[in-house]
Amino acid sequence: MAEESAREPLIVSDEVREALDLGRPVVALESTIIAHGLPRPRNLRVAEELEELVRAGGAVPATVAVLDGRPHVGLDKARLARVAGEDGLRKLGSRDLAPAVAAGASGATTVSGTAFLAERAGIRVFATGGLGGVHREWAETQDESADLRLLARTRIAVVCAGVKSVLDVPATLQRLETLGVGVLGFRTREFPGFYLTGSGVPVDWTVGTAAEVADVLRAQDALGGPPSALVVANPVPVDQQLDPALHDRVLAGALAACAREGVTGQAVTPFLLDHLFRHTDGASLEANVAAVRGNVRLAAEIAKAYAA
Ligand code: PSU
Ligand code: MN
Repeated sequence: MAEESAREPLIVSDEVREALDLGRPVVALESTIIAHGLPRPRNLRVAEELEELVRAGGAVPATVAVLDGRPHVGLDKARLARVAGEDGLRKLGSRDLAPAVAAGASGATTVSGTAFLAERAGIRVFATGGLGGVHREWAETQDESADLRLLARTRIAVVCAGVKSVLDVPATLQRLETLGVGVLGFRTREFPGFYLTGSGVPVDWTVGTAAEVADVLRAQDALGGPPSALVVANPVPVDQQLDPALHDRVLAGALAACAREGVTGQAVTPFLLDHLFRHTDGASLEANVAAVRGNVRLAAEIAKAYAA
């Protein structure tokens, strides 16, 4: 196993390989949202739907995960089902990839793990739900997602609905600025609030079409210099957002429960998401899925415009 991995560190599915070789549009999809961000069995249905949305948009989906120590870019149906249904899958950020490969372990990749592997495969566009970011209690815990630093040195466009409101949104945007990661509001002057259409925090650049995003990617390519990501911040439609009053109330409870139960590290995000799900009667899940669907559709359009 270890020898095999050393020979072929990245397993790119035939379909994804062919699309990349022909310069056709490909959209990378992360798997942590499937394995750890959405409840079973809905998670598998969503994972399959997201792949279908990418196809309907004229691009090839490339869901990323590590299975038995092999990093995969592009999963067949059986592997996607493993990611959604297998117990004990790890959550793999970029720093976890090498230990997982060496140990022959299986895990879902976060934004940082996915962006790392997708870029190595040659994929330019990636869709997710929300980025990791700076946590609210950063001053005590120093908890800032590795997503931000990885994006600071990875040439990929990440379409997201902002960051979860469980995080410190202004601090996260500040870190992105410090790290030199570009942020485009898609048809919005405000950074989206993930479950909510807006967060109240302004963004410096707004674009109105996928073609304009593709122009920015080409300009990045032409300017050269050290690679960095482009965050395309795409709000959930206002009629599909979580009720803002319910959101604020339940969020306060989730943060208090997290502190009370002493949850830390990688467990924080899944804990808060689960709390929100249970205390909104599943409405947070619907807003979450609506946001991801919109991101995946937009990512397919951007990948197409970029490939054209
Ligand atoms: N935001 C969500 N759902 C998620 C995540 C973020 O709405 O499942 C996942 C993403 O994979 C993201 C990761 O990359 O959480 C960040 O985790 P951490 O804070 O441990 O870096
Ligand atoms: Mn963290």
